Amino acid sequence: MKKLAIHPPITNASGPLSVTREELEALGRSASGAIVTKSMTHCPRVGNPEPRLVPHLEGQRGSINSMGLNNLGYRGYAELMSTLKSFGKLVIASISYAPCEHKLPLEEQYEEIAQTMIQSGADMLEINLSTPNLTGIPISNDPESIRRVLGPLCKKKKIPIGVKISPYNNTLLLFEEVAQLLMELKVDVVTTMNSEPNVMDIDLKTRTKVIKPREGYGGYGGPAILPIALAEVHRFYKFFKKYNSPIQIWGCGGIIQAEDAIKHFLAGASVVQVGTALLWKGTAVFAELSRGIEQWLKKNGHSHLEEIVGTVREL
Ligand code: RRO
Repeated sequence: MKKLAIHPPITNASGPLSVTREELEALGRSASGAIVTKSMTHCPRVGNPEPRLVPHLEGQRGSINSMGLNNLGYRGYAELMSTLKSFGKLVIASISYAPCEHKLPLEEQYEEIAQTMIQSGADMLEINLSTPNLTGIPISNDPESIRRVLGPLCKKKKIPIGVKISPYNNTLLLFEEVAQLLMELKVDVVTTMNSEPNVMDIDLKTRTKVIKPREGYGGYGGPAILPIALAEVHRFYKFFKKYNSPIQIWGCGGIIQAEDAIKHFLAGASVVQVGTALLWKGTAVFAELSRGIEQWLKKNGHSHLEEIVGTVREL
């Protein structure tokens, strides 16, 4: 499979600002290297009750969300595909699972959505195995379910397949098992990480939880998760390097300014994604980060990003 070229090497993270036609077109007009849709499900979903997103937690600590997979449904995104492709950048279809009235099993939902996206012209699939806001454990924490979903998709792969996963910082044996499995299945990209799951914040004035769904528990994004994401990126980078695997790592988590992206590249990411920074700064964030990355590379004597990927030094 041809290696994906993303220029600049920055995209939006699938999320609250990649749901509607207007939001996706704004990404198309921006300097983002690709358009990544909100994770789409078999049936359209309104998502969880509000308030379900706090973009700015007190003290710039980040964002918390429990959107609950609000999305147009895969047919809605299939209809938008030709418009999105007209912006001349890669269109990445993020795909997720949620129970719906059709009662299709997990792997059949993924399969049907994936085939439709490929036929509609998507350039890549990002299989989201890690939504933190459904009940039960994320698929990426269960190797058997990972195989069930990815096995059929990878077997007849027509376009690159990425997987979006949860952090494994407290489950290192599971990490090894999953990394091995992703190599065996020959995915093309691992995007790590999804938001840090199951966190909570409290509004001191009202003494209430800051979001309503799932008793106030949601996914955490923003500056505080940068060290978690860097560790995830680096762990995968070292593992794949050890086995000579060509899987690319896309870093996601805690990137607000260019220096944060540079840290992701040093840890081993070859592309980065931004979620909370997009909520904070709007689509101008892509041009800002892209300029900042170029300037950092130049100032430090590099002509290509590849020169720094994975080059973090041990003490
Ligand atoms: O929609 C969501 O609540 C959501 C998803 Br699908 C995801 O993958 N990550 C996240 O933080 N929220």
